[in-house]
Amino acid sequence: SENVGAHIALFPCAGMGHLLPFLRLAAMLDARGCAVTVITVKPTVSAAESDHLSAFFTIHPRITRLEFQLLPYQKSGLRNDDPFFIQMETIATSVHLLRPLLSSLSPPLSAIVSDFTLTSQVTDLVSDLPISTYTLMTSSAAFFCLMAYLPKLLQIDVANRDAIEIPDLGPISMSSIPPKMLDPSDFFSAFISSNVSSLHKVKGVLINTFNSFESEAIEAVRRNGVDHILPIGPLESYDAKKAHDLPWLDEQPPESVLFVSFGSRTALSKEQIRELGAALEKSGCRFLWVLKGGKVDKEDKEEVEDMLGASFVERTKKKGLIVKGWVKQEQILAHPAIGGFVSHCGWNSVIEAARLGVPVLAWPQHGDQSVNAGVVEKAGLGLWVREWGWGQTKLIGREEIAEKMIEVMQDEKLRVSAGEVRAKAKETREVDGDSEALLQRLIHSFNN
Ligand code: BUP
Repeated sequence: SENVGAHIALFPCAGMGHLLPFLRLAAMLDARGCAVTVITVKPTVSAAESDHLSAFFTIHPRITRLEFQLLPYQKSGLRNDDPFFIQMETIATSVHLLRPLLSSLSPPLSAIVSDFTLTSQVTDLVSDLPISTYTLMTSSAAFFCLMAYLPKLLQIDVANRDAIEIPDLGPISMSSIPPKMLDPSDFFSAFISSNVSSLHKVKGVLINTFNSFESEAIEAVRRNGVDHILPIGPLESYDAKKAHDLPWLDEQPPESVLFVSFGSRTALSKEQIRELGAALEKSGCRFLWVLKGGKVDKEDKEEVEDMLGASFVERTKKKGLIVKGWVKQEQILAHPAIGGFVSHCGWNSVIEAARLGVPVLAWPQHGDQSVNAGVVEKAGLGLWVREWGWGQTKLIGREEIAEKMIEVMQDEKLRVSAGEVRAKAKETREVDGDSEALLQRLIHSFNN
């Protein structure tokens, strides 16, 4: 491809859900002729992050890695007890260390694209340099709209409300708003507010979604004051050609396997794990289950047998495969044997299911996931049982879960509409598609 000459630095934040979209964008910019540098921090929280970074730079030798050492964490006045959020706070307080490193890059940088959570720090960092700043939003347009509305939301009394009305977006039920967001002394809330107030300083807000998937929410973001939103998704896989490593999957009939995963940083309670296991057995579905026992992978050492019992594993051996540790989720979702996806609705998982047309049973656990589940339902990509609420607040029984699992695997209408979502996702990435055309324009503007 034509080399347009611009040098772009990408600056991801903590956790796989934030890292992967940046690596995907990096590979896409590289393939479209940009010079790319990815800023990485030392140390990372999870082993998954450091493993993926090493593998990524090995297969993308043209992309430069700019590594910098973080300062030790300093406790602030904000409530923060999540290892990934602590890392976000640490990165934010270490950003100034980047200044000399950025100036030494050659050719000089045209632009820096940082994670939304770093917007205010990064715009300050380069405010006197001829470098344009962009933000990459790793969540849905719907959740972004809610975040952009937060300063107003914090001013109204929400105590007795069932829902709030965001202009042009429609009602969002209070039960979908993560409680931490409404507490200004919590890191989550404070960080959103401070970064939202810096959004006007960036040249554009890139977001991993696409017009036909979230048309109303994208429009609502524009009308609520962020008119420089740039939907350039779905971002593509950077190692699509790699195999999925699971020969078991190749032996299963088409669309027969339910894939179950709650993302890289959610462990269900021990009781809920047992109910989920019993539900899988009861449903009679074939399944591939990625099981997690702890938030951070380095500390998640328990074996499958210890978590579910050896007899469960033995009984379900013919029907299902339970995996501990990292799997290649995109390759799995792309496999013809997969017929449904029980998902926590982390945004990357949602957008991957959309790109690959896999029907979703949405079971949000925290953060943006309930709002994302609403997107899944509205777009015709899946089912969402609102009554299940947030994960961990109540135990959902095996019968209920099994019933919904069967429904998501057997609902023909859903399968058709999920296929339509896939077709639209493919279209938007073609040469004249909305997202691809926008990305091309963006690459040209990096030079100006
Ligand atoms: Br677990 C797991 N393999 O085994 P989300 C995840 N992934 O490829 P999260 C794998 O990690 P946040 C695994 O495909 C997706 O791209 C998955 O991001 C991949 O959820 C990503 O779905 C996970 O956004 O992050 O990890 O909870 O909380 O930031 O949304």
